Amino acid sequence: MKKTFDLSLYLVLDPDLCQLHSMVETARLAVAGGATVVQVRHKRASTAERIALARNVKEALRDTSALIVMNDDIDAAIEAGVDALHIGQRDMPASIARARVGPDMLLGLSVNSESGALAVDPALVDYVGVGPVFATPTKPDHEQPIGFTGLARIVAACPVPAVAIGGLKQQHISDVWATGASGMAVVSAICGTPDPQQASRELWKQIVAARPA
Ligand code: TZP
Ligand code: MG
Repeated sequence: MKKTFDLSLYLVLDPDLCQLHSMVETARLAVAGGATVVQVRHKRASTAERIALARNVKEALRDTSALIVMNDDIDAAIEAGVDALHIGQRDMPASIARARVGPDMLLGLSVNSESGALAVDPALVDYVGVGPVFATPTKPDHEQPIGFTGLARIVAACPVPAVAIGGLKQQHISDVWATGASGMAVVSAICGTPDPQQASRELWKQIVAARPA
């Protein structure tokens, strides 16, 4: 069975920004502070390294309800037994990913346009990541920023829940929820801070106040 999920505070781990704490420790601290999803995203690692990392994250989060997501790497997702796989538009068609991961793993897809959102098949894809809302140094090859207006348009066109990403900080929380998005995804707002638990707690407090009941 697919795991129930809450996209409210979605942490994407980044090996370059997790300096003071390891990626695993950052995940643990962030979830203790309120993060609901943790994505393992390590572009330079091998599949074997991603599997080991995901297993360690799973172990660190085993007593929590946090969703664990693998970015891009289907083999690592399956082998580590994570809750979800996240793919980009250029990685592979959602139909291929769904056929490989089977019916029980959640599938996330990055979307950057209204046409991309309209093309999402809810029978294959469980949620979308939409962005970048703002330009961000965390992903130098990002697509054209969409702003909150673009985000609202894409969220409205999308048949599945959407999590916003790209340059999002504490001060953007109410704008994100006003677009109808179901959550915000951050890298630097948590990984790049000296205290990921405190950073998550601050974000979480405002998210609870901003999101619809
Ligand atoms: N996809 C679109 S923007 C982005 C990803 C992975 C990076 C977002 O990082 P930050 O530090 O939260 O701006
Ligand atoms: Mg990708």
